[in-house]
Amino acid sequence: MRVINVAAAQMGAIQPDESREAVVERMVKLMRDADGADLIVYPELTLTTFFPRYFTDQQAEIDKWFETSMPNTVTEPLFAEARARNMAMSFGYAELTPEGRHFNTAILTDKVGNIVGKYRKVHLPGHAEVDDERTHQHLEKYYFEPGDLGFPVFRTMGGIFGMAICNDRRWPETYRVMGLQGVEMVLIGYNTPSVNSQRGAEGPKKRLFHSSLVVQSGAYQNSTWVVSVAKCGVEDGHPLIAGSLIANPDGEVVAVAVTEEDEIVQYPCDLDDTVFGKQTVFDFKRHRRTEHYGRIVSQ
Ligand code: CDT
Repeated sequence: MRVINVAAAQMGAIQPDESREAVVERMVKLMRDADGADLIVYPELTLTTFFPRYFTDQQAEIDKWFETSMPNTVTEPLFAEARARNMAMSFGYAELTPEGRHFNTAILTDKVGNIVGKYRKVHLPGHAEVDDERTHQHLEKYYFEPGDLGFPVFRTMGGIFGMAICNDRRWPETYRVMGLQGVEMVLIGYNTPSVNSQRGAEGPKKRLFHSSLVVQSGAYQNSTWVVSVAKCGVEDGHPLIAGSLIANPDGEVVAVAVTEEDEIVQYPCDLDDTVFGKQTVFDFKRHRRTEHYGRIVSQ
């Protein structure tokens, strides 16, 4: 058995004027609630409101949402708490590099607070210019560059871990690229509006269904654990779905959030449960027929 006790740390709404310090306090409280966890996983862009819903062309205004280093003064208490609790963690934030590049990023630390993995969101949804036809803006293509690190996996805590961010979870390629590297647990944070800005009838029920559907499929089809963590609730009048969950390598939901607030969803995940699927129906080396898959990368 290789059990990783995982806490999916769902976060309720973060309002635009909520300070990073206040958010970190909430994250630390969740860490305390997740007593005994080996790994705690927070959502996409954990430290701020989901700012891609706003437009500004003022670079200084844009950059105030971004972190230029990690850890930094504001997040150091979080790293200290994690170290004290011997807890690994993963969270998302907006990254501004020394070269002035902007990414939607997630990191993974080991249990002593060292950053052992970094991922930059590849599938950026939404649009690059203000679109008044929509009920709300989703300007990720304006604020971020597509990630440049691919879908790496990281060997830590006796297992193989990968990360993805929000819209990435809807793409089978995301999981498969990590599956081909033997991934045993995929950590995903998200901010998903409860309504489709271009399709009024698509409300929270369908959006929650799609969110679970893709995560459960990704888990099953790659025989991996998936930890899927929401930032949810109503931010500045904009509702985001909750539904944080942990899916096992059979694609079954083993734990799920019941609120739209800060909440811990915890489960002891045995990484050895990934072995059977990887050696049988999803033994990629034996069963894949790559000669027929060319279109996936050529179109
Ligand atoms: N944050 C993020 O990627 N959200 C998207 C919303 C898609 S609508 C533009 C998601 O896939 O949940």
